[in-house]
Amino acid sequence: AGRTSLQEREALTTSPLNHKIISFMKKKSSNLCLAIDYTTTEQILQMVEKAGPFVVAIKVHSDIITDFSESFTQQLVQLANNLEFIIFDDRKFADTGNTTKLQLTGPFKIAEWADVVTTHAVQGVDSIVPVFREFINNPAYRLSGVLLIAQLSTKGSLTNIHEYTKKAVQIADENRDIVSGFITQTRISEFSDILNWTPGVNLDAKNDSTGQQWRGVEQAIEIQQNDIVIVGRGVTSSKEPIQQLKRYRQTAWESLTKEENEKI
Ligand code: UP6
Repeated sequence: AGRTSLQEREALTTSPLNHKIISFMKKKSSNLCLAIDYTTTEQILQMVEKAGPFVVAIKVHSDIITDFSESFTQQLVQLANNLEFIIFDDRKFADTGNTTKLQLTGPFKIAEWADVVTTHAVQGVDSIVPVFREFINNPAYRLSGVLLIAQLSTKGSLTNIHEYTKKAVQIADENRDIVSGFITQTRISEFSDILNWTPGVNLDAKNDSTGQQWRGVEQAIEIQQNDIVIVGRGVTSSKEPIQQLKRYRQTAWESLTKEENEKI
């Protein structure tokens, strides 16, 4: 199934998180998420301040930050509220439901400051859905949706094994109140209200030395029909990160809106 227009999807989606994301997309003319894989809070916050206006989401890995603190997450939340982006912790949960709960509340208190987190599907629906639903439906937590990992970008990924992605999609399709999106390489759900976020994007390189596979923006958005581009080192390892960020933003937005403009 192809993509429908943002307007249509905004009307269709029941997820408050997706409503927020789509409104940011339209307001900022951006379908870009920046993956900031820096390891100190100072580096991250400096980048967030500069990048925030151009993106709809900032993705971090809380468990790689060497000086992680509550003051960091408070500052991040403040920046997200002011600059209007979603805070995304790419925790990739994959354990029993009970352990996932402990990880969401543990030392990093992820559910308190992240708008959205990633989860694998490998542990099965009963270890995912009720656990996240409890947090998402509780207003004491900021967490308001999950992204289900349906396909990984890495070479030889086992998500390519027959039926895996299909089963993951089924979990999402049947629980659209909490699963607001996929992490995927190519558009996979019939339901156009679920946003397809895609990592493995780089305009200047094809791979790193540890299994990452990159492709360009047009491939990811026009051919593979994803919605949101997740870019990391293409921006963060560059000498001129904000210049690069603007380049990715423009290319990704043009790719997404091309079809809509052609229809008009
Ligand atoms: N990521 C992938 N591929 C996946 C899922 N997640 O690359 O299938 C994450 C990585 C990293 C970011 O953990 O934070 O997206 C990609 O960054 P890069 O562009 O620098 O490789």
